[in-house]
Order: sequence, then structure tokens, then C-alpha cells
Amino acid sequence: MKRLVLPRLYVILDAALLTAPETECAQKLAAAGVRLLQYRNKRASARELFESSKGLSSLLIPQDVIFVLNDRADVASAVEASGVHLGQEDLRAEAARSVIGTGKLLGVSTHNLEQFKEAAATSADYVAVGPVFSTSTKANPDPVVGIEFISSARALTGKPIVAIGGITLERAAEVIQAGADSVAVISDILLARDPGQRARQYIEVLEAAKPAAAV
Ligand code: TZP
Ligand code: MG
Repeated sequence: MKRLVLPRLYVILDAALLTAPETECAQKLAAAGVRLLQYRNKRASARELFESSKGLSSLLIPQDVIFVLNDRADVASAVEASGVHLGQEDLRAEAARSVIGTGKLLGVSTHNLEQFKEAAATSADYVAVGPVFSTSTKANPDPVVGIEFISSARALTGKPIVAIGGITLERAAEVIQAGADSVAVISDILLARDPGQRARQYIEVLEAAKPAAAV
């Protein structure tokens, strides 16, 4: 089976941090070269989430930007997103898979080795780990797992690993070196004076980063 290769930069458009309409911000990031975007909106009703996600999906998919919706497999499917990203309190991977279908991308967040092993054994296409560093973006975050966690997780799966939590431009390369395939970033990009420019800097740094030796 062909191994999934994720873009090294995974930007999460968190509605709580956006000051401009989400499609405007998404377009700037797509123009900057971002090829993997997630939409996260913890406060929207299902109807609002559908409307915003539909707008993002119609904007991003034709530009070949992978568009993943956080939390909701049903809404991801309804707006023809590229996939869904699940946390530990969302639908279990196989239940979400039955909603989105086999051709779609499924990601699962994990915060310890037990959860990581469990997620890696499902039909998830990638497994996220974090928070790698401390973050104030997520309400009630799990304890920081540290960069060593990425190396331990790397030895357990061939699936792509996405690292998340407190990642900054300065720390992005070491996260790839530790064994992550992709870095997920919220505040360091969305709160930058020029998010498009910041994303370009990430892409440059990440392209130059040396990955961990293959297992
Ligand atoms: N899950 C674990 S940490 C986190 C999420 C959604 C927030 C990451 O945001 P930031 O601003 O990149 O630290
Ligand atoms: Mg969730």
C-alpha cells in the first residue's frame, strides 16, 4: 500500500483566534503555500459549523489544499472535506471511518503511549501527539508530553505522526528531527502580524529539516 506523505506544515484555523473571516485567512495561507489546513471551531452550532466548513471546503479543495475538519465526521462528510480529525472524546476511529468512507483522511489525537498505540492500530491515516510543549491555545490541555515522546512514538508505527502544542518557528525543525512527519501550529501562525509570511518561513525551515532515521 502506498505510504501517506503529509505536508510538513499543518496549520489549524482555530476560530477562537481568528480576527478576519476564516475564508480570507485560509486563502492567504493557501497562497503562501500551505497544503494542509484544519478548521477547528469549538463554539459553533452544527449549522454554523456546516456553513463555515462548506465555504472553506469549496475554497480549498479546488486548490489542492487538504482540508480537515476537527471533531465532526458528519459535517466533514456533508461538506466534502478531505477528512476529519478526532480527539479522545470524539467518535472512535472506526465509527468516524464508517461515516466518512475509505477514501478520506482520518486523524486521531493522542496524549500518551497507550492512546497512541490504540490509535495506530485503527484505520487512522495519521496519529497526532501532544501537547509537545506547553500551550495556552487549548482549554484544559493534557500534560505536556515532551519531545522525547515523539521519538518513542516513532518507533511504534509507520503511520505519519503529527506533533502539536506550543510549536514555534524556532522549535519546528527539532520536532521533525525527533521523528514527526508534520508539525501542527495554531497561535504562532494565526497570531503573527502576517500569517502568510510566517507560514512561508515555516515551510522553508521545515523543508530544510532533517527527518529522523527511518525505523
Ligand atoms: N491539541 C493539543 S495542543 C493544541 C491542540 C489543539 C493547541 C495547539 O495550539 P498552539 O497555539 O500551536 O500551541
Ligand atoms: Mg475533538
